[in-house]
Amino acid sequence: MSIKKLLVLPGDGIGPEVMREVARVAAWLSRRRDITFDISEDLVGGASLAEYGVPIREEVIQKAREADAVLFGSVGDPKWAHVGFDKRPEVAILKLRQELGLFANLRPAKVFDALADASTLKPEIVRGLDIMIVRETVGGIYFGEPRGIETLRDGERRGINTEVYTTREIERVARVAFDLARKRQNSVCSVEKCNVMESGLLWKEVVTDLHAREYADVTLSHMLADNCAMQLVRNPRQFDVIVTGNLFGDILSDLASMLTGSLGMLPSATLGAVHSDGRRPALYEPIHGSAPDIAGRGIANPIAQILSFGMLLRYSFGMQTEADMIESAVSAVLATGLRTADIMSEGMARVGTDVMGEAIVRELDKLQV
Ligand code: NAD
Ligand code: IPM
Ligand code: K
Ligand code: MN
Repeated sequence: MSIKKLLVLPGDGIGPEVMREVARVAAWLSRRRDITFDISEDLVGGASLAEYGVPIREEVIQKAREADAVLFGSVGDPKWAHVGFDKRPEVAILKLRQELGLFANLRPAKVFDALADASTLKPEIVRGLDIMIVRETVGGIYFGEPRGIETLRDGERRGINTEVYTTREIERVARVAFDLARKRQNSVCSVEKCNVMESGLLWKEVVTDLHAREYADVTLSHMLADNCAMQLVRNPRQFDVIVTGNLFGDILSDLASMLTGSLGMLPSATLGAVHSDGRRPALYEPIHGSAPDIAGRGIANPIAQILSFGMLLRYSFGMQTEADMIESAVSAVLATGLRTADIMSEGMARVGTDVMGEAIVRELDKLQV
């Protein structure tokens, strides 16, 4: 039996609400499968600001480094809108990505059969959709220097952010995308705006060179980011793997989530480089945020958080069977017609966060042979 060290960071808003449903799933796995989780939990985001005056403590970053994997919820709370930039709740996730070198954020947009008609797009456009967005997460305009707000001599102010990508940063994330494509439909679409940005031009060059050198067997295409947003709505099934920078990846993945029915459905894995001892830092989280507009009402969809835990089992713990079971259980529950408010449609049964979590565990029970 293996014991895995798991750091759980629920965060703010609906973060703790949906994390409670993961706890149910983890408890079920410990009971029924040969797995023991050594779970440690801590505060991040607004919850940490309230308790410790910082969005994340150094101690928590150290715990994240030592864990076999990190399961993250969501951070952000309008209550802290007035604090300085370095003290916002969101710093927690940005810092974890940076400090652990988590550069490749895998955001799979997959349509469950039962939800083909939950999308705001026509079912025939999204049915069977399975795309993987690989978003770079430690570079680009999120972290480029110079940055800040300056006051000019005449009193006018200006806000500055800088898009920067180095060849090494581009190459390592492209490598992740090509490797993933080889296990999927063998096709990568690289997305930038090389028509207006030098960083985009370099991005395209580096991806093209790497492809020619090492991945000529994979089909590679290039697309401008604005066109990509349009193509994702026009004909999303043309894509297999999309690889793109930090900001475009953030926006395109929220867009892609609606193809699957809801932002509450999309999980993610953020991976770092494999260390010399074979360990690979990794953090798992839904792509959605703390959803202050619905927090505290017990109606959030826990599926993105539960599927993120499934990705954790698959990518960090090598538990393919258990990861498959979680996906099957989610699929089965959706087939029975249970729906949280965000994926509700006519004729279906509307349930809250906890009933959805319980139903997923019940389906796991049925799958267990
Ligand atoms: P959001 O993702 O929190 O919510 C956007 C919309 O989607 C809201 O209407 C919300 O109710 C809905 N939604 C999101 N998750 C849902 C779920 N599981 N079930 C049902 N509905 C769901 O984005 P926002 O409102 O722009 O941001 C709120 C806060 O979250 C901000 O502080 C933002 O910075 C933060 N945020 C954090 C993360 C993260 O922790 N990685 C990600 C995105 C946003
Ligand atoms: C995400 C979020 C974060 C991002 C914010 C909260 C810093 O939107 O994880 O998608 O922009 O990366
Ligand atoms: K999140
Ligand atoms: Mn986002």
